[in-house]
Amino acid sequence: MPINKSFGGRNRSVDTHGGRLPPGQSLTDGFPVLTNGPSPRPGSLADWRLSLKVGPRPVASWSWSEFQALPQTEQVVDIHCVTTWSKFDTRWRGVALDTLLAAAGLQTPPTPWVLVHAQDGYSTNLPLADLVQGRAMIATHFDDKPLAHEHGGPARLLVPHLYFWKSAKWVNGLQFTEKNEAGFWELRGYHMRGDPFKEERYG
Ligand SMILES: Nc1nc2c(c(=O)[nH]1)N[C@H]1C(S)=C(S)[C@@H](COP(=O)(O)O)O[C@H]1N2
Ligand SMILES: [Mo]
Repeated sequence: MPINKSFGGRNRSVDTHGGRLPPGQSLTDGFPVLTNGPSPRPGSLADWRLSLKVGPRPVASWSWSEFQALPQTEQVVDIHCVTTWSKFDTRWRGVALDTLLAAAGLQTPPTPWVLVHAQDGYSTNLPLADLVQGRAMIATHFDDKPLAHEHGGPARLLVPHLYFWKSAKWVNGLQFTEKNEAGFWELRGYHMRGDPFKEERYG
């Protein structure tokens, strides 16, 4: 090793893994569970539903079997939680947002903003641009196994290039909004976008 990276002080000792680890983050091999409040009671897949709205207007919805019939995609990605843990090479399977929007006949986006809703009352807001072009999916599998309930199973949003609070667990609704409406953590001071490489932790 040509350079002793810890020589210049404690901040220099951080290994960024060639720029792959965002600033202020540390790698974990585990998979921490972070839920604000109690998890929703696990329900039957027969009762599961994902709805898509434009403002208050319902435009599409899928039962579990309808959702399972949509083309699936797989992604191996790094994830980054604002509480400073990052995890490399996580493997997910599910339905790309592009696929979902096309299935809903929404090739032309009705608005540039999406508010994502979950069964536990959680919500989070994203620019549509962060959800399309292969950047996000509704994930149903982790490491080839059905997604564990504590991690948002049967289905969660996965937006790996933003802090993990944007990846809503137990997702049940996507709502196009006219304005960029703050979700649960965004209302409590978290950043409206949340890019880990820009350290967009707080708004
Ligand atoms: N529905 C719901 N989704 C949620 C949360 C939540 O409390 N409820 N917490 C968020 C936060 S802050 C993080 S860091 C990740 C944690 O996901 P994990 O428990 O699978 O690690 O889920 C996000 N999605
Ligand atoms: Mo988080």
